[in-house]
Amino acid sequence: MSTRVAAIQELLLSCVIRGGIVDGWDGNMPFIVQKMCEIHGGTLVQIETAEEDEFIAQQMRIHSIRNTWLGGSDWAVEGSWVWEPDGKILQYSNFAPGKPNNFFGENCLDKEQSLYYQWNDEDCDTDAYYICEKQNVIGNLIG
Ligand SMILES: [Ca+2]
Ligand SMILES: [Ca+2]
Repeated sequence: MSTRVAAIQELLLSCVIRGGIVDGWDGNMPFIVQKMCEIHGGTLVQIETAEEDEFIAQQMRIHSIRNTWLGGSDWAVEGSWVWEPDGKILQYSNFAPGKPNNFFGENCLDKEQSLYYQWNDEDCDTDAYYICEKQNVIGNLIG
């Protein structure tokens, strides 16, 4: 396990936060949860390696999370996926077969149990769990 994944693991022990978001946030769920992550001093999780991806899948299994928001979106340019809020282009991705499909204009990114923990572009007002990571701590470890 890489240092980065170990760091995320440590952080996630306190940072796996369950959704259950109330009605009224329609249209911008990941931005609301992004705000929640900020309050906890982090961002929605950004997955940059297969190892991290598997780690998040593991966390989802452990915590019985069916679907979780990831910090990606293609809001700005359709089909061009970036990690929010920094706007970094995705170097690694793990979309399920046939995804992303922009079905009725999906611009947010999630990871789903029903897709064998692969990724889907999802309607941004869908209820989902979310996982935060703390950039500053992880950033220090990357060196
Ligand atoms: Ca889209
Ligand atoms: Ca989709």
